Parts: sequence; structure tokens; C-alpha cells
Amino acid sequence: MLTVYSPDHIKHHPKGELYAGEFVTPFEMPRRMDIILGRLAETGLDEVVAPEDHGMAPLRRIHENDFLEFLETCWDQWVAAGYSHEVVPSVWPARRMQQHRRPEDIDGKVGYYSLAAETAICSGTWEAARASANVALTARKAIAEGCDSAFALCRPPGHHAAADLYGGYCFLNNAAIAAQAFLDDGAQRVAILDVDFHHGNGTQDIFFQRDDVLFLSLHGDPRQAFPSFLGYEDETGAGRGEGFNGNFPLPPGTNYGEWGRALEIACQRIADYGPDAVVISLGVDTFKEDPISFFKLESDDYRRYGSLLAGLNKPTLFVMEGGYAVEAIGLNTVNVLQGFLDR
Ligand code: Q9C
Ligand code: ZN
Repeated sequence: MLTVYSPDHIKHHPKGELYAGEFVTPFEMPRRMDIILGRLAETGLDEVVAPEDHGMAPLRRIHENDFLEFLETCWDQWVAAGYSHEVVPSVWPARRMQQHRRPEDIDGKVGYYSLAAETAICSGTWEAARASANVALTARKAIAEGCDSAFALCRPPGHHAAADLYGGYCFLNNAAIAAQAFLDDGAQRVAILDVDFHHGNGTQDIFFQRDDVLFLSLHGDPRQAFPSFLGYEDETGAGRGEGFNGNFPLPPGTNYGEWGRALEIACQRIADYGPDAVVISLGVDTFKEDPISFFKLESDDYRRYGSLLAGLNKPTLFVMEGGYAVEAIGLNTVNVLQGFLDR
């Protein structure tokens, strides 16, 4: 399986993440990529290529222009305001405030475009986010040109980013951008299956009113886990999108037995939908040793569900999302790909 990877991810290297009331070394760190690349090499899955630049047009298909301009200029505006540390939001349009006012100062703008405070922006964040989207688009193109599957080794991840919101370590929604590119290239229907521990709130929001993308997500119940305010079972889509969104919120301690049953239901729904391509938002923060999550998957389970995904028998794009048990992230991620290739 072809892997697409860009070393430009390293340009996003915030020093701090606001966690439990203090700034800690971010869980979403550059080293994650080194461990995955190492495991790909060890297993002989070492066909790794650099992305092509796909320009701004495919990003504009998913994200608002003003949001893209904000991401591009945020760091410079922050510095121009006299700030020298990383960009961290501190104010939001809360209930009964004016949701649609556009503040002019950078603190106001950061609050307007963010959904959480853990994700710091540094000088190279925009370049890294763009490279990550190009990784997804290049892997997508490899499938359009005949590959059965491809692995977009994206960093930063994307599934929490909405059309005009960043947060949860995400800036551009790589999976959504790739799914839209499949459609713009002639696909009639695309399914996105999000197996990251966290609900893919951004992807859900982007496609909620559409029937040309089926979005399904297995995740920690939002009653108990980030992103806390989306990912409930009753979110089934709206308008012509009614019935084309599916959430599987699962409780603390969920192991492969329960998780795998939800996955089988999700796979059946995808088979019934009959998509031209499947995009997997591949997070391995479902692992039992993940430091910020509460599922109990073991390393062998990743192989098992990789083969389940192969059973869909569709062109499949894997897009890297989360996974913070860094020493095990290579084994677990590549196990999914190996399980898929072994059938
Ligand atoms: N107490 C992704 O996996 N913080 N993002 C959670 C837990 C944010 C995860 C705090 C987690 C974001 C792509
Ligand atoms: Zn996650």
C-alpha cells in the first residue's frame, strides 16, 4: 500500500497544550510520525512518497474563505498584537452572546474560529496544515488513478475541524477534503468511517445536510469525552442528509468485543449505501494504553478490524487522525493496514 507523507508536519510544533489546568507537552507531537514511519519500514510497507501541491481550490470546497485566511494570517496577527507566546484562545461566543459578530482584534478572532483551547498555533502551523491536506489529496489521487487503497499519513489531524472551526489538534479536515475531491472527480457517493476514539464532529458538521456522503463514527460517548457537545446517537442528519449520519457512542472500558460489534453494524450500513470510495478516519487512540482516552483495544485487534474493512471491497483511503500512546502508535496503525492487505 502506498503511503503519502510530508516532513513539513514538523513546522507545527507547539510547546504547550492546555491540559488539566496547566500547559503540558502536547500529546499530539511530531514524534508520532517517526514511530509510524519506523513501523512501516520494519514491515516492508515502505513505499512512501511526498505529496503534490493541490493548491487552495480543494480546501475552499470544504472550508470558509475567511477561516482559511484566518489560519494563514493568525500567527502574524498575534505577533503584531505584541504577543510572543503561542496562540491560545481565551474567549468564545457563549450562550446568549452574538454568535455572528466578527471581532476585529486577534483575541476575538481566535475565539470566533476555535472550538477548544488545547490546540496552540505556532509560526509554522498553517504550512503544516496545508501539507497535511496535500498528503490526503495526493493519496486520494493515487486511488483515483487505480490503487485499491492508500495511506495518507497526515499530521496535524483533521476530523475535529469544521468549515470554520479549528481545535482538538485539527485545522483542516483532511478526510472531508479528500471525500469532496472524490465527488468532484466523478464519484456519486462516498462513505467516511471514523474509528478515532473521539467523535469526528467537524466531518459530521460538514456533511450533516448531504446525502452524497455517509458519515459514521464510533467514539467515546460525548457525555464523558471530548468533543463533549456532539456525537450523540440521535444526530442522524438533516434535510436531504437525514439518515446519512450515524453515531456509535460507547462507554468507558469498551473493549474489542463491543467496539467490533459496532464496527460490523457500521460496515453493513456502508455496504448498503454502496459508495464508490471509502475514507477511513484512522485514529488509534482507541488503544488500551492511550493517555487521554478510555477504550481498551489491544494491538492484535487493529489487525482484526483492518481485515473487516477490507471485506467492504471498496477503494479505501486511510487518513491518519489521532493516537497518543506514542510508542505503540506505529504497531497499532500499521496493524490496521496489514490486516486490510491480508484480508
Ligand atoms: N481530557 C484527535 O484525536 N483534549 N484529537 C481531550 C481529555 C482534546 C483529540 C482532553 C483531544 C483532541 C485528533
Ligand atoms: Zn482522537
